[in-house]
Parts: sequence; structure tokens; C-alpha cells
Amino acid sequence: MADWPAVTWQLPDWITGFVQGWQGALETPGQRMELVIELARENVRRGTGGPFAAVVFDANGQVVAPGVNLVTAINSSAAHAEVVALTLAQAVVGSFDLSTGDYELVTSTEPCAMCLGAIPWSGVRSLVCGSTAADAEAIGFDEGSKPEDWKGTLRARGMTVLTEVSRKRSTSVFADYARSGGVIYNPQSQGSTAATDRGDQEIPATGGKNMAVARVTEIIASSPKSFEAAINKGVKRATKTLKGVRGAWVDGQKVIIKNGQIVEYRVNLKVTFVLKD
Ligand code: AZG
Ligand code: ZN
Repeated sequence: MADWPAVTWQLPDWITGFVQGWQGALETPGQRMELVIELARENVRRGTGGPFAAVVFDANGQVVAPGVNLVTAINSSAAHAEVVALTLAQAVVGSFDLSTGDYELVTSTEPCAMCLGAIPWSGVRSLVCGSTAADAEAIGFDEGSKPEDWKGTLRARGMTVLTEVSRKRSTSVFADYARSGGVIYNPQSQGSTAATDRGDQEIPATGGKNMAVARVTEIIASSPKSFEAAINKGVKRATKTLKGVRGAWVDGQKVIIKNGQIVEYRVNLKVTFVLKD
């Protein structure tokens, strides 16, 4: 018999102190989401994994178990934040079935196809989500295919589901990740190498074919007509010079006025794209 390695899912050291700093009343789903989003942001800042976090809370809003994405940290494609938090919560409670209590999973991003299966099996009663799968896919992650009415499938099982709670703040963690040159493991399939637009340092992809690196670049575009026209122009230009463009957000906008008239609509666009090796 081969000597198979034991598998342990160890949270990064910083998490205990970080979560302790948030003890106290986290009374609303929105407040609990704030902790989860800041956990995801810290995971990016510390370089300990992907831009995702999740926490299992009890009925009093107390943390039962935190989770961050550990895919790259422990070499497991299954180590999504939700699965990490649920697995740890079950270890804390001492049961594979959380339905004997009243537990809530708060996740910084709505579940991918894999986690959508894991969540109802865990026995949590409610699910609270921040950013959407489309937000994660905008920087290149592949969230898999889910039933269109995936929330309905959970509700049909008796779960409460809240989505898009602090969506914007949660999505801003993806921008941090792209800015840091974070690895996009299991990227959406798109075979290409990118050229950078300007002022952008490339960080080489580390690892195998199942990886890419998220990058973000800044583009200023303008139009005499409208902000929308300026955005369209900027996106057109970005997709012409960059391969693997996945999304963009407007980081600033202003108008130029002459003689009391708007003569130019100017937008500052942050464009995300992925480099594949
Ligand atoms: C992911 N999506 C979610 N929701 N959570 C994670 O940990 C992920 N990793 N990759 N996509
Ligand atoms: Zn997942």
C-alpha cells in the first residue's frame, strides 16, 4: 500500500486574530457580510489565497467558523471559501449535519456550481451572498453552470437565500486581486496571451495550464456625446489592444465645460483581463 499523505485544511495564522477583532454584535446580514468581505480582502492582501471568504454564523450572529479560499495555498480545487467554512463548522459542531442547529452561511460571492451542491448538504438554514458569479467571471474565474433558478432550488429545500448584499464592496476585492496579479486558477477557457495597454507590470503565471493571471489596466476615454458613448469607446479600444478582456468598471468620470456647455464626457476605466500561459 502506498503511503498516502494525510490531508489537512489549515486556515492561515492571521485569521484568528482578525476574526477576534470583529467580535461583538453582528446583528444583521449586512454587518456579517462586512466581516466576510474584509476577510476576503485580507486573504488577498496577505497573499494566502483567492479573493473569496465565507463564514458560518450561529443564530446569535456569532462566528462558528470562518473560511477563506485556500485553492492555491493547499493545492486543492475543492478548497473554496464556502467549503472551507462549512467543513470547519462541522468539525467545530462535531457533526456532518448542521441542520440540527440554526446556522447561516455568509459568502462574499454567490456559490459556484460545486459549492451550490455542498451548501444544502451541509444543513445550513440560510445563505447570504455578496457579489454575483458574473462579477467573479468578469476577472476570469469559471464559476460553472448552475440552474437558472438556483436560489429557487435552495428555497424549495426550506433555505432562506439573500443575494447581492454589499455587492459593490465585495466586488471591489476582485479589483484588489487583479491589481495584485493574483492567479486565476481554473480560468474560463480563452486561449490567448495579452499585451498590456499602458503602465501595467506583468506578473508571470506560475503553474500549469489550468492557471492564468488577472491584470488590470487603466484607460481614459472620452466622447462629445455621453458617458455611455465614452465607455463604449474605451471598451472597444481595450478589446482591440488586449486579449482576454473580462470586464471593466468606471473608476471616475467628469465633464469638460466650455462656455457653459458640456463639450466632452470623460471616463476613467479600469479594465480587467487575464494572461494565460
Ligand atoms: C469561487 N467562487 C466562490 N463563491 N468561492 C470561492 O472560494 C471560489 N473560488 N473560485 N470561485
Ligand atoms: Zn465554490
